[in-house]
Amino acid sequence: MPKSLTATSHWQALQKHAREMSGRHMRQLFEQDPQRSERYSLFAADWQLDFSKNLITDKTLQLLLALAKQQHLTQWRDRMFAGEKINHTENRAVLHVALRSRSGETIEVEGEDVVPQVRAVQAGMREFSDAIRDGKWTGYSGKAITDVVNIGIGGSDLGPMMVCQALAPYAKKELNMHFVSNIDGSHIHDTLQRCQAETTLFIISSKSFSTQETLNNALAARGWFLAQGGSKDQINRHFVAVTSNNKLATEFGIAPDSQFELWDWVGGRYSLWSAIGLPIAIALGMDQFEDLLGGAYAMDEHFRNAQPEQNMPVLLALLGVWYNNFLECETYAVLPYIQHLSSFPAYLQQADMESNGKRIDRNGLPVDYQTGPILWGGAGTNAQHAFFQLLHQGTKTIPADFIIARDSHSPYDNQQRMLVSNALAQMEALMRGKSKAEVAAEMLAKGLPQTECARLAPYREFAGNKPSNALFTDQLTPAALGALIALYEHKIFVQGVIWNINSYDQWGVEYGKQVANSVLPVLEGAPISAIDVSSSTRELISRLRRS
Ligand code: G6Q
Repeated sequence: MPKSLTATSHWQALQKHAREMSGRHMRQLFEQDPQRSERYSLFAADWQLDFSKNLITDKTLQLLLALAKQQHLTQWRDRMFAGEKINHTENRAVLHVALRSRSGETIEVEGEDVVPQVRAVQAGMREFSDAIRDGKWTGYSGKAITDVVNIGIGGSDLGPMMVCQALAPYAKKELNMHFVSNIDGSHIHDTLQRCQAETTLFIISSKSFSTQETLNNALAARGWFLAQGGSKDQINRHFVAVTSNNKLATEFGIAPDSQFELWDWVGGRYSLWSAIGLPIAIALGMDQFEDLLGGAYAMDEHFRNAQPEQNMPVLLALLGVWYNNFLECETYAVLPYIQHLSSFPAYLQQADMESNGKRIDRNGLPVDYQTGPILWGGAGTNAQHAFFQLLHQGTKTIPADFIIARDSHSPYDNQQRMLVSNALAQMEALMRGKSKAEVAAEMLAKGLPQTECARLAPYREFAGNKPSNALFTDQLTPAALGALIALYEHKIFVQGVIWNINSYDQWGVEYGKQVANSVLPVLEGAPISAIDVSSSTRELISRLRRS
C-alpha cells in the first residue's frame, strides 16, 4: 500500500510550518527584508511574476519544493512532454504542447511522429482562414463571409471565445464572431437573428461530434440556413467541422474536405491550440494565431528547462498548494486588470476545476487532503465595486492573482494609468491592511469627534495579510496571451502531480448527462413510471412537463 501523501515527512513539515506562519503578518516580512520583492520575482516568456505579497518565507519555499521533488514533478513533466499516456483512465497521451512546438523535434505517440499531422492541419487552417479573410471563400450568393458562428461547448467553446475576446484589437473588424454553446435555444436563435444566411459560416466544433448541445444547435443552424434560402448542395460553403470523429461529421452532411482534424491526445479544455482554434485564426489571421502558439511554446520551454525554484508555473502551483492544503483557503480569485481578459476567469474555471476537481488519486484511492480549489474572479476595476469588500474585510482569506498589462490598446492613456494604479493599490491594501489606530487617526485628522472615531474604527479597520500575486506584461499581445494560458495550464499540471490525481479525465461530467437522457423522454410524454428517480425529481417533472 503506497504511503498516503499526508503521512509523508514533507507534508507534515509543511503542516508544522503553517502553524508557525499563522501568527506572522506580511507587513513584518517586508519590514524585515527590504529585498523581498526583488528576491521573490521571476521573468518568463513576456511575463513577470512578483510573488512577494504571499505569506511565505524562504523556508516555506524550500519545503514546498521538497514536496514537489518527493512527488517526482520533473519526471512527470518529462513523461508528459515525451507523449506517455499519463491520462491513465482514458489511456491517452496529453500532448497539447505538441501543437505549439517550434523546435523541429519529433514528438511521438505510440511510435508515430505527430508533428507532420499537426503541421498539415495548420496549413489547412491557414489556407481556409486566409480565404475567408480575403473574401475569396464566398457564400452561396458570391458575397464574402461577414459572420462566423462557432457552435461548440466546454473545451470547444471557452478557449476560442476567450482568445477572440482577449485579442479583439488584432481582429479583422469586418468579421463578426459569434459563439453558440448552450442547449437553451435562445442562444442559437438570438445569434441567428443577427446573421444573414448568404454571408454566414458555421464552424461545428466537437471533438466527439456527439455532444447533445452542439449537435442540436448545429441542426438548428442547418434548418435555419435551408429556410433562409440556402440549399443542400451549398451546405459545404457554409458549414465546416472541427472533429476527431470524421464519420459522424460526414453523416451530419459535412464533406470530408470541410473537416479539420484533431486527435485523442488533445484534451477538450487544452484544445484551443488545435483546429478548435479555427475561429481565432479566422478572426486574427493565421500569423497572429502562430504568435499565440509561439508565446505558449516560450512558456513550455521555460517550464521544461528552468530549475523548479526559478520556474513560474511550478512556483504558482506550489503557492496554490500552500494556501489550499496548509492554510485552509478553499477558493482563489483570478483578477485580470485588462478588460479584454474579462472572460479569462470563466475559461480558467474550466481548465482548473475540471482538471483538478478529483477525489480519487492515481492509485484508485480516495484522497484525505484537499485537491482543486474553487476558482472564481472578474475583471478589475469592476470587481472592486462588486466583491472586493469580502476580500478586504470578510472572514475568509482568498489568495488572488492580479493580471496586469503596462500598456493597453486604447488611446486613453490616462485611464490605463488609473487602471494600473488601482491594481497596485488593491494588492498593497490587501497585504498591508490598516490598523484601528491608523483608521482612528485618519478620522481625527478629518475633524471627526473622538467618540465617533472610536465607534467607527472597528468597521473601518483592515486586518490585511491577504496574499496576492502580481503577474504583469508590457501589453496583451498574441504571444503574451499564449504564454499566460500555457502558464496556467502547467500550473494545473503541477498541482495534479502534487495531489497525485489525473488532471486529464472528466468523468464527473458524465453522470448528469446520463440522467438527463433518461429524464428527457418523460418530459416529452413517456410515462413517469419509466424512470427511477427520487420523489423530488418525479414531482419536479410533473410540474415542469407540458400536460
Ligand atoms: C473538456 C471536456 C469538455 C468538452 C465538451 C465538448 O476537457 O472534455 O468540456 O470539451 O464536452 O466536447 P466535444 O468537443 O466532444 O463536443
